[in-house]
Amino acid sequence: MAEKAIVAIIMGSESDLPVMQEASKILENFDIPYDMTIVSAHRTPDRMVEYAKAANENGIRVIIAGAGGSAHLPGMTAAFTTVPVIGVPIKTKNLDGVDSLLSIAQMPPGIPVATVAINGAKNAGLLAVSILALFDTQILQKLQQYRSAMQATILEKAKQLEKHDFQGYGGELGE
Ligand code: RP5
Repeated sequence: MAEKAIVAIIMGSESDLPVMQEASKILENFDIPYDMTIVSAHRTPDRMVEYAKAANENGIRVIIAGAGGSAHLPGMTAAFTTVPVIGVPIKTKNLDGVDSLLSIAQMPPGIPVATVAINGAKNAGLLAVSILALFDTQILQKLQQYRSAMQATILEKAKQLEKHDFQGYGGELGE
C-alpha cells in the first residue's frame, strides 16, 4: 500500500504543472509521500475550502501551493488551515509573475504564507523537507547529505574555474 501523503502539492491550474513538478521531484528524491492535485481559489472555491479544512486531519504536514496572476490559492488555503503553506508564485505572460509574487507574499498580519521565488518550486520542495526534518532524523540525514553533495559539486566547479578550465562547465551551477 502506498504511504500516506504528508505533503500536499496543489496548484491553480494544470498549466502550473511544469513548474510545480520541480517540487514533486524533490519530494521523490527524499522519499517523502505527497499528494498532488489542482485546486483553484477562483474556479473551484468550495473545493479549496474543503481541501484546506481537511488537510490537517488527513495527515498533511506541509502544503505547497502554486498559483499565477491574482494568486489567491496559497493565502486563502492558509486562511482555512493551520498547516504551514509555502506559496510558489508562477511566472505569468503579462507581468512576468510579479503579480503572482505580490499576491502571495503580501499577506496581512495573522495569516502567513512562506513565499519562495517566482517559479521557485524546487526551493518550496526543499523548504518542506527542512520543516519535516525537524521531526524526522532520517529526513534530516538525507537533507544533510543533499547539502554536502551540493557543496562538493560547487567546490569541484570552483577548482575547475580557478584553473581556467571551462571544459565541462555546463552553466548548471545552482540548478
Ligand atoms: C491561476 O491562473 C493558475 O494558478 C494559473 O497560474 C493561472 C492561469 O490559469 P490557466 O488559464 O492557464 O488555467 O489560477
